[in-house]
Amino acid sequence: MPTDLSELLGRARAGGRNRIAVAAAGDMHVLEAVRAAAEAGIAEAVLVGAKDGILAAAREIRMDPGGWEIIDIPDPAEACRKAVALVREGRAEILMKGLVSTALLMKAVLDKEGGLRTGALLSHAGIFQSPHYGKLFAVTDAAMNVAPDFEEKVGILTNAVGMFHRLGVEKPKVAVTAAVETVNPKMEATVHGAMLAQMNRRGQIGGCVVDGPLALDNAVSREAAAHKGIVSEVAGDADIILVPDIESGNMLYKALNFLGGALSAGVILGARAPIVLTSRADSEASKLHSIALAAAIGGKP
Ligand code: COD
Repeated sequence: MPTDLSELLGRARAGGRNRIAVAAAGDMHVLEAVRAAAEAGIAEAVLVGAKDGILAAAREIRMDPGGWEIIDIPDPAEACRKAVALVREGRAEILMKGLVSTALLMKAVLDKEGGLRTGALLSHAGIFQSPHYGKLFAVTDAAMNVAPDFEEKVGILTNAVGMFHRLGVEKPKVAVTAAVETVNPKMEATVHGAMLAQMNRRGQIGGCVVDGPLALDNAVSREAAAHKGIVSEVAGDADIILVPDIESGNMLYKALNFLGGALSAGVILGARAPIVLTSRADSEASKLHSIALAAAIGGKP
């Protein structure tokens, strides 16, 4: 497992050059990210969208569009379908969102005929490098599944564990978080945590060690766990923090980035190819690391 997000660049490079299909690429932040990825030697991009918008955005960032393949499709929904089709046809290994809503891109991804479904749940995972934690860790799902039910949490967990396997961690430690570390039937997240942990103990969920429910402090701090008398392989040393829902996850994600001095990378898992959804608020480094993460885990077969 890399210990630093910048190591993802090396992993991505070692896997060979990847092609990114960018849906609605007329956005200077997205173009900056794909240019950085190309300069770092990890990916090239096919830019799908309104050609005049793409050229205008390229001019804004002084990017020479000469070396890039541009597919001129002004309608955003159609551009999403085309970018998805490029991945389906094997002409790109990563899908990336440009200047289009997540919902519109996901509609194309989830399309029963032309989309990128695999039968697995699609979920988001973010990887963080925090100055207060000794290793990279993931938060999931902070961006896709709004209020996951129990089965969906199994899917979210399975996707994140698969990502860690691809990053070289054989048995990642999963903390299923809630507000408290004891089961309270009135708090669904605590019940889900106990159920997931028991399924793991009984071998129904493999390839990882799961404990739950754990409050966030018990998940990431050995002292906090010891204080509560929690004896657990996961407590204080979690690789994956499974959050109760999109609200708690998104707030944890943003608290880490904006208040906690963390760096992050994020990707959607569970589709035929990794999907990069960067937002304007993401730093340049975070966008590049997200592309690197996608290339390192999924990218080229
Ligand atoms: N994985 C696999 N299939 C799915 C998933 C999923 N996560 N979600 C929906 N589907 C399938 C359904 O089974 C169904 O067949 C079809 O897709 C449509 O399902 P709906 O109608 O429930 O899906 P939508 O279009 O209403 O919602 C999908 C979104 C991804 C748009 C939705 O989950 C969403 O809005 N998520 C939050 C995105 C967001 O705003 N993130 C903010 C931070 S970036």
